[in-house]
Amino acid sequence: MTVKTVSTTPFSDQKPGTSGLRKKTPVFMRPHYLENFVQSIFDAIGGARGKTFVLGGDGRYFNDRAAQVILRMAAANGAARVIVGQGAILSTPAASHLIRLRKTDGGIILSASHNPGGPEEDFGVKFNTPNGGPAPESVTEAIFEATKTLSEYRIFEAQDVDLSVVGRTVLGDMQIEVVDPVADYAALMESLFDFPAIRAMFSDGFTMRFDAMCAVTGPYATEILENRLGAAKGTVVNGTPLPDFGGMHPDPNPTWAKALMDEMFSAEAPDFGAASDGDGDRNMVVGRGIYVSPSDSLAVLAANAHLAPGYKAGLKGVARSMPTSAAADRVAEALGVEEFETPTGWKFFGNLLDAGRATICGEESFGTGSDHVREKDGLWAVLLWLNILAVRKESVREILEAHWQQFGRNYYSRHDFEAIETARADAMMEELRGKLVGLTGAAFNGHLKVAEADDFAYTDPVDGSVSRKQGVRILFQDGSRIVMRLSGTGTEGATLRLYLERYAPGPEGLDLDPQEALGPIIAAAHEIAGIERHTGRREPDVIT
Ligand code: G16
Repeated sequence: MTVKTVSTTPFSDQKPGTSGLRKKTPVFMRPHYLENFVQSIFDAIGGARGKTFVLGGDGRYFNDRAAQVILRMAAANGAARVIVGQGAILSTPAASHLIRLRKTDGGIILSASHNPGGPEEDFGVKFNTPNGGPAPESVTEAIFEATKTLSEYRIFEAQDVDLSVVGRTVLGDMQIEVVDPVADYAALMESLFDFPAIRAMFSDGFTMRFDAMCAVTGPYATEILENRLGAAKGTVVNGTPLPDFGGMHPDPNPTWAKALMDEMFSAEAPDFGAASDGDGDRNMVVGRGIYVSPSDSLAVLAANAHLAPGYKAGLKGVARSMPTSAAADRVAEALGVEEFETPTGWKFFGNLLDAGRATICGEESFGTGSDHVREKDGLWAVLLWLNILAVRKESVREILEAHWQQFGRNYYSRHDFEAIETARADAMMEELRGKLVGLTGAAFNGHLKVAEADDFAYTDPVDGSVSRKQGVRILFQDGSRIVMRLSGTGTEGATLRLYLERYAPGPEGLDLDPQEALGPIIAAAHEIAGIERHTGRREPDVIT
């Protein structure tokens, strides 16, 4: 085995987005493309020499090949050890946990999250820092800078490493430890939640459906829900991870998890339904005949977390991304704890969690998590819901309706307009930004008066770093809100995300259909931004 130094030239498009570098799989499979990015990661963090990393991914097409390349590059760059999930599989939260548990120097996660997988679909590579969280902007910027000047990378010439069996092996001087991807994560969950209470609920006849969408969570959900908690066999469906996710779009929302939604709204609906995404960090929760929006889920979990053993001491604070509804703020206020509003991207929660200022975090994009890891965690959210259901002995609907009665309801929806020509999307956002100053005081639909409009900027309360241009906000005098930003995770053109919110204090008017409740705000958004004029689209592709 020899170390080979390969000459290369930079690729100009390796700027990490909201969560790592995501591209079409054929782009990643081009000669040198993956290698350049991986070498840039090592260079940007001061080299790999003597370091220990975690490696794994969501099993999508090219996951196995990419893992072998990364192992050979880590060895050639002098890494001391790589801990890799069996079959190169690790869910994103399980990888985050392993990085922390084993006190490593970080990890490389292979995933394009909720985007489809396959030879023509999406792939992604992300570096997580030693705290287990996605690299902050300072590190992703350094990686991007390194990609621009890269002239060579180092790689071992060697046979593939057998990752199919748990155990230890070596590659040159580097130790490789192949671990069971589920065991440590399942133990962590068992330490946080009241497994006996949940088990008792299942044995009393509680029914559930968990749709793993042929993605990485299948083995985790089967082990925890069916084997350890005694849920009926078959509770987990689509539980075998497949390289193309069985042709599914593993994005747990009402559009892409339609089979689950249909079942939950049918006469035979189980008590509880949930789904997770490609890499296991997102979740959708559904009660019998009632959908729980991610923003509401965050608020309910924050309000009830103390019912689970891992959170019985209460919360230190609650954090949400700016486009997420303010429902969680009301809970934080009632609990008398700090509330934080960060830009989109889980990486922004890292400092707050590390500093012990937030315990629970969440995003409208089906992400919820806590200080147990530094990623959002789909199965964690599902287990916290189960724990709450087991203790309160009420249905999802009863819990949600009681929550609205207590706190009022933040009607909320996100409209996505996908694969817009990038230049047109950019022009629309530029025009909108140019209008913001003049919007204050303007009225729409007769009664919606703009109180304030800005482009969200965030100053990290822990390290003082500033992130600008994080989304346009139009705030109305009645507390309603429009937010618009372009997605940072797409791989094709631009995706416009339009976030809509209206607050109803109750006790009346809490049971409207969200799209109806938000009708005037939707109309105002189209009028203000000229979405149809710029994009030719009136109707969104996905509504969540
Ligand atoms: C990633 C980030 C999330 C973010 C989401 C959507 O999730 O980790 O923080 O909310 O993307 O981002 P955007 O609106 O820019 O597309 P995931 O699950 O894709 O890793």
